[in-house]
Amino acid sequence: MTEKDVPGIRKYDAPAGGWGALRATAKAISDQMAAPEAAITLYRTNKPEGFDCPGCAWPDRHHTSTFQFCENGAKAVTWEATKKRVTPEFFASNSVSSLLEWTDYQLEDQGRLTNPMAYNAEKDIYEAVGWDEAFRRIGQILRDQPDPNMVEFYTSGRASNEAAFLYQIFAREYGTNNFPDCSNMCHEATSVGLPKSIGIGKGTVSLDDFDTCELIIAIGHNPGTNHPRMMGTLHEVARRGAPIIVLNPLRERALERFADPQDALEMATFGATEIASSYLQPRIGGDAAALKGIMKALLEMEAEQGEAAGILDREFIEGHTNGFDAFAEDLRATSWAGIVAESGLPEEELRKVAQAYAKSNATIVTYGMGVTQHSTGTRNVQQIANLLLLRGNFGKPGAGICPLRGHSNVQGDRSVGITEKPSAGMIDRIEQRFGFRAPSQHGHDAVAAMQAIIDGRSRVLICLGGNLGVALPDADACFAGMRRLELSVHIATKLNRSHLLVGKNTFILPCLGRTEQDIQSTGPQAVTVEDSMSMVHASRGKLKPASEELRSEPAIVAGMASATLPASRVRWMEMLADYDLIRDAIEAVFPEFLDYNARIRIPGGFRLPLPPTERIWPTASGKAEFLRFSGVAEDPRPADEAVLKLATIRSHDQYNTTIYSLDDRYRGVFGRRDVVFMNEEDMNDRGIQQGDRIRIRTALDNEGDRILENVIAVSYKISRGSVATYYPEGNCLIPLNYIDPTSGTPSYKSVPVHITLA
Ligand SMILES: Nc1nc2c(c(=O)[nH]1)N[C@H]1C(S)=C(S)[C@@H](COP(=O)(O)OP(=O)(O)OC[C@H]3O[C@@H](n4cnc5c(=O)[nH]c(N)nc54)[C@H](O)[C@@H]3O)O[C@H]1N2
Ligand SMILES: Nc1nc2c(c(=O)[nH]1)N[C@H]1C(S)=C(S)[C@@H](COP(=O)(O)OP(=O)(O)OC[C@H]3O[C@@H](n4cnc5c(=O)[nH]c(N)nc54)[C@H](O)[C@@H]3O)O[C@H]1N2
Ligand SMILES: [Mo]
Repeated sequence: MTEKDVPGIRKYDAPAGGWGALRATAKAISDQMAAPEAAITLYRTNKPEGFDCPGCAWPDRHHTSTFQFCENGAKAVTWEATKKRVTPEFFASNSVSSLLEWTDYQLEDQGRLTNPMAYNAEKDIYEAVGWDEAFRRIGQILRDQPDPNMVEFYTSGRASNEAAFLYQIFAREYGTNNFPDCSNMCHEATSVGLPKSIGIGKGTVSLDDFDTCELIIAIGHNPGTNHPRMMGTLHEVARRGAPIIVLNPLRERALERFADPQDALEMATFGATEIASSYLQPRIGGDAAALKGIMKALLEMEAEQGEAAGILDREFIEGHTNGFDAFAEDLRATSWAGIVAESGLPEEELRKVAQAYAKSNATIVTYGMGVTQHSTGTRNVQQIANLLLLRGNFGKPGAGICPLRGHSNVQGDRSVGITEKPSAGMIDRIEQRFGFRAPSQHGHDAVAAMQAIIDGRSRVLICLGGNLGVALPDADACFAGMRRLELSVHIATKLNRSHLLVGKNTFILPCLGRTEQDIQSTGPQAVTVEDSMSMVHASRGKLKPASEELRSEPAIVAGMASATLPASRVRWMEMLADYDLIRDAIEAVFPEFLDYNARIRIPGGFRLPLPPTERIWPTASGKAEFLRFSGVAEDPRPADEAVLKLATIRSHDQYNTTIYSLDDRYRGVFGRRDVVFMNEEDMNDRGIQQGDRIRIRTALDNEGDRILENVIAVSYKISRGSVATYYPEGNCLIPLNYIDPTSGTPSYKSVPVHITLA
């Protein structure tokens, strides 16, 4: 195949990180902020007296380091602390219909929202509205609903513990458990799958474990882009010679080579460190098969070498687990031919991973959306737990499971009650504390909520952050559904497309961001967040708010609640005046937050209890469970050989639905997002050359008319039969009900498609 010169597509040979990252950071700052302010803001990020970085949920060691360099953290902070503003004058001169013509990038790039706005349908514009008036009108419509279960309370994972707690108390006193949240599109497979395996739905490692681990297996995540602060950790691990085995259908530069901007020598010499010791490229959706292959090889090694060789940790299996025999039986019955065909990896490679694994006395498996966003996401996660159980890699230093969480407080929101399936204990303790009985009937998750909206079964959507209409699959159906709402309310920092999908009554309520001072009647307030290693710590905004009209998220929730529930048993305004009182209430409802207010005053905060780290298993049986994955196929596999598997992924310059720029530097894409990454042989088979316009059509039954056009093919190091394009552009290809039935997570990473020349 001859390489065509395609605008914006060129090889990027540099390592990830390094000078490219420094340049990108400088550009983010100069584009969005006034310089002196920018430096101070960044300096305050992730310091004990500063604010928590809104970029991702990767922890910081002791929270005492001076500014930890991270390009994407800098982008997230500068994007929020921008000097640009979206004012009532902006809305007066741009109708909602005209704004819908703008790209997602243009919308967010207008800057911070400054005033509460209400949609005027006659004029098709948003008009400024007073806070009290907005609360009054929202409260009236909520009270007029025939059934509280016709209202959806969405949470995006940036909300603080304090905001999320008040929000769930409001919704439950109002009378529903409809809590769609971003976690439903993200790590739900972890939240649902791990409790069955080890008794809790969270990761078990701490940062210190990375100092002593002897092996990391990294599956389906792209830390150079999505968790850049993790790169410092991986860099250290690679430097001390511990192997890092990567399973990812795409070659991701940061997992190949990384230059740590904190490393003066590496920067000065243009050096870099090899990150992956081996890089396996399974087919998209081939992880369960690959994991079964690794585990099968281990069993075979043990059979050959005898139990005394210590290939499996027999003592641990005996003392701490259930279900091993049936599980092992299934592995023995699974054929290598099936494993190789589904995983797309040679038997030899999988055996090598098993050998490395058997050698390591302490292994960490890290994983992300490449594992969870599949029809079998929950079972995939459980296979990772099985792998770790085989060698007792829980409850010992340097070992454990490490799901890479998304939003900076997505885990915390769950810990303080954002769940559509409340436990009986939580309901009882809410009653003891607040004197009302919360509903126990299960509510809607994200997909179920949108389906209810589309069907007209739900008529109100309140959004604590996020961009739900764009984040979910099937944009057309979601957009149409949102336009039929009787009321939608968006608590937000920046304008996005969901705000423009206006219903009968639509409000935008602008809130403070993490970086900004939050002053209530008793003085400045701190909020708290939980990182992906279950560390809870305080975050204090330092900047002057983007507008005097902004209110904190807790203030907005308390305002809506007071206006909706005149006879409320909750002392909203008292708690709002002093967030310590909110934390006292959290502690009363969630006993693991014992001594909450005292412990967040210690720099670095505290860790929530994680029983499996002490080999205590809060499962039904009291033991960790080996859970079988029968067969090897992750997703429904169409008989048609020509079908490819499509993953929708993030570019380097985006934060979920927020697009910072059109570049995806490490993958060699500049100034455009209309690309589809393809394996060269798959291109040849179809007579497609780099730069050719192609057409993607979903290959699911009755889904023939889901088409993405106006995209070009880019030849990429991606496994055979696998293709990838960007999220959210690819969402139109995915049916809303194409989900993991166990967790409800959309299968964003494995859509069967046909690709042809346009
Ligand atoms: N800068 C930045 N940071 C972010 C975000 C952001 O958008 N931008 N988003 C935040 C959020 S909410 C989340 S959830 C995380 C997401 O962080 P990640 O989990 O890293 O997210 P993705 O980019 O969606 O996909 C990750 C990887 O999955 C691989 N993959 C696709 N299909 C498969 C498969 O079948 N098997 C395997 N093994 N791999 C596969 C892709 O090649 C890609 O490298 O990041 C958080 N941090
Ligand atoms: N095809 C495909 N679709 C996906 C994914 C995928 O990999 N592929 N990933 C899924 C995943 S993992 C996730 S988590 C979801 C993300 O779904 P969401 O969390 O709903 O989306 P975001 O794009 O993160 O939301 C961005 C908006 O949040 C608001 N915001 C930012 N900061 C704050 C704040 O401090 N407070 C408030 N109140 N608002 C704020 C801004 O208005 C901004 O426009 O998308 C999912 N969708
Ligand atoms: Mo996420």
